[in-house]
Amino acid sequence: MTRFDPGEADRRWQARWEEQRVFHADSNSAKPKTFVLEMFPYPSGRIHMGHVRNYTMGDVIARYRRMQGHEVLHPMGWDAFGMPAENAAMERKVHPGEWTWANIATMRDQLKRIGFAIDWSRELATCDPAYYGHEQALFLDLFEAGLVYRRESEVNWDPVDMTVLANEQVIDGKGWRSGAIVERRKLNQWFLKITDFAEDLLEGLKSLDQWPDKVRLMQENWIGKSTGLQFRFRLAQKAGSQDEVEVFTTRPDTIFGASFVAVAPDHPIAIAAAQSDQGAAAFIEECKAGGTSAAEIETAEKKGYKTAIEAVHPLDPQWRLPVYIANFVLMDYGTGAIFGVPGHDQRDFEFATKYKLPIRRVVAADAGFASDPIGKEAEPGSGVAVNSQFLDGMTTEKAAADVIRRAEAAGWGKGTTAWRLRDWGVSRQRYWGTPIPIIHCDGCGAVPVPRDQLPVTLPEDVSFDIPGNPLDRHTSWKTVDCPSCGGTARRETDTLDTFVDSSWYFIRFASQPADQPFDRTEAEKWLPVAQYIGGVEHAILHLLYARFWTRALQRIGKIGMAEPFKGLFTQGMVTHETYRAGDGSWLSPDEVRREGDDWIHIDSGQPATPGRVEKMSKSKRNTIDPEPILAKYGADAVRWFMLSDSPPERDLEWSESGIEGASRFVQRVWKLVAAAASAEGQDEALARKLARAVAAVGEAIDALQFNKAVAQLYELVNAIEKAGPSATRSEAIAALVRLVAPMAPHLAEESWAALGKDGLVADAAWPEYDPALLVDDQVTLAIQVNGKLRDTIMVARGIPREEAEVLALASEKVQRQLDGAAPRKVIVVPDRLVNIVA
Ligand code: ANZ
Ligand code: ZN
Repeated sequence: MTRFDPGEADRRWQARWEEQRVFHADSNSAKPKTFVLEMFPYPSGRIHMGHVRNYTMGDVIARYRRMQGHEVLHPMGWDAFGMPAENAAMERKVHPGEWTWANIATMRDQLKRIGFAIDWSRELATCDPAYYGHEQALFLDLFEAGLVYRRESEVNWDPVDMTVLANEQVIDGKGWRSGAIVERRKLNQWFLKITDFAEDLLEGLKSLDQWPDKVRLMQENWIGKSTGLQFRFRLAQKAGSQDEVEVFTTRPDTIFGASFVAVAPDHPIAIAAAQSDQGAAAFIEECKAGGTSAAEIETAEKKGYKTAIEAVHPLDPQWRLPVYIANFVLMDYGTGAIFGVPGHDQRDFEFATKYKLPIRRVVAADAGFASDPIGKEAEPGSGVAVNSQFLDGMTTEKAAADVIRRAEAAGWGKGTTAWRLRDWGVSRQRYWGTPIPIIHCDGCGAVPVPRDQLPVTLPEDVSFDIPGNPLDRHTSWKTVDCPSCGGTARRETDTLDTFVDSSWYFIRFASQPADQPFDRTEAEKWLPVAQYIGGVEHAILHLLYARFWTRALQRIGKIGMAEPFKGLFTQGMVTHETYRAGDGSWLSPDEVRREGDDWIHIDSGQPATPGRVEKMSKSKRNTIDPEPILAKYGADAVRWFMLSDSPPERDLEWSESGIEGASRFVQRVWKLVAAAASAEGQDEALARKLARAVAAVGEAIDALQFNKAVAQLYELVNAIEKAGPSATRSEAIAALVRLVAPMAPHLAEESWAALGKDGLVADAAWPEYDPALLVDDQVTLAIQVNGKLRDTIMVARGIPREEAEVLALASEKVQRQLDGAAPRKVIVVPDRLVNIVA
């Protein structure tokens, strides 16, 4: 009997699927529609294992839903604008477009080799004018709806290269190429009014019950709704023309614990102080150094400058507080000014310690602790107010409400809400992005490019020999007639943040007419995306921007929904052991060889040191290129392994033994099929096992527990292998082929044909089962980890020990307990329990 030859079979079936347009998504189909989407890749060069894992998961769902009778949209495209293409241009002297399109060609071929059920007719690339032209039209729609505006905002400025840097080009506060200390500079930039939707974006999270809780929480924190009090301190001395400073606090209950007032370096009071105070001016200058990213500002040392101004406490006119300029106060949050309570806020505590300001307790667990000093750090929690006059004894909540009530009654403040969410700055001073379709005219201001002149395409003849944005120096591209007055005007040379490109690509996938961004009726047939899958690194920005963009389109009547992604799944990473040579440099897995318990660096013959298991990355050199693995084992083994070894939300450690095991499984299925012979008679026990497997595999895929589906299939194959010839056995083999089809589609097609079935297994119906067969013959196995009950599973009475062990190890709860560690021992008490010793 012949072995299954994946190399030849894979290509044959892939060609067949493509010829017959099997995965073409028909928007006019009467079937129920399902849109399955994985986050589209950045065309960095080659497909990596993370892509393979991500797209395999989506593919299983897409194929499974098709077999259930759905019309499935499962598209693929390229998030093709961005910095790496410009870096390649600078380093290798190739045009960013040439580099990007070459990468797309390579990666498309690689993806096709894996046999994904993709409707390639809908492929798109964001760097294609046929895509970004529509994006420009949408930008102008939002502009006309008042959701786009321009204002001054800070950028990272490299004073040596004389160029704006992206956040990722600022390393430890220095320019990545020049090494110069980065400065903050103000430039006019374009913003999208995402803050208009803050409340709605927050509220909408509640409806997303098919999203991971952690992602919803991250979005909630990012939006950051804070309720509190905004109030004014009278100034004892005027600062310029100002005699008040307005602050925002979430803790009005701590108002008697105030030790100082602080304003942001760019606050009008700071600027006024600098007029007459050299020290203040110098301090403000100093604050301008360093990057603009939140992380840079958070981690910088807290510093301040004491001005000559004093603020008067609103509840005690005798009480004066010094006014500082402080680097940790942000101009664009709240009011850009605070009052500091060192006893109950850690930043204020550090600040007060440094500048020897009083640290008072105004909150305690109860009144009995009122005179306890504050220890080594601030106590930010709640309790009851102490040392706070009329507030004493009130809970934190009551005291806060009381202060707000008094402030409102006396007119010195009012209860308000502050949001951490900022408007979205979309201007990038870079070439490789969507040109912002605006023309600047000295007479008319910012004028939209007329619709019939879209797309505004990027000029091809650009050079990256000197730093900066080539669009800025491209005079012939830049100079245009003003669409409004006809006078000489300039094109906007900023391009859009690439997050704009990915904020609506899913709509374009659903509907792609040539003459408009999408057709509403068609798009709504597919949207929202039933299942979106991607990395947790996109949990905040990408998903928030896409949610915003959908809402913005809803507001202007272009689409009838607010939430683009109904289901969201964030998959774990693919990891591998790391290795180092004697000199500490990283070695790749194919530069080392195992000898017993030791590792040897093949070239030098010297010992190598294995290190931690980490996410595959170029910098640690622990990547495994999927291509040779695909060539050696075939697509199905790779897909099978990607699904089998870990729960999908957890990391998957790449191992040679894992892929070999997957490859053996493929051959086992093929062997069953190839040796299948027709026979008579029923096999009651096998029929029950089959029914159980059909039910369980479906449930597992529905719940995105692919490793459980795989474990069930192992069990089913064992059962079929052991069963004698019968009609039931033939039926079981035919069902098995359909059950493995979403995971191992090439093997399944080959098997389906070998069994003499008509048509493609991709088009076959998902097997059904008789629920009556599930009732009997089941036992509950207790699953313990180190003797503690962690899970229970229903299994067939009398299942072999090895199968019980496999099923127990597939339990998500067990995996969580093991946390990546291999079990030391597994004890099975048949039909009763499995105890895993970790
Ligand atoms: C007094 C106070 C006492 C504060 C206390 C906290 C604890 P969230 O929850 O993030 O909204 N703050 C206000 N505006 C600021 C700005 N522009 N830059 C830096 N810090 C600012 O934080 C609100 C708190 O952060 C406010 O409440 C204020 O400090 C500070 F025991 O006021 B608090
Ligand atoms: Zn004009």
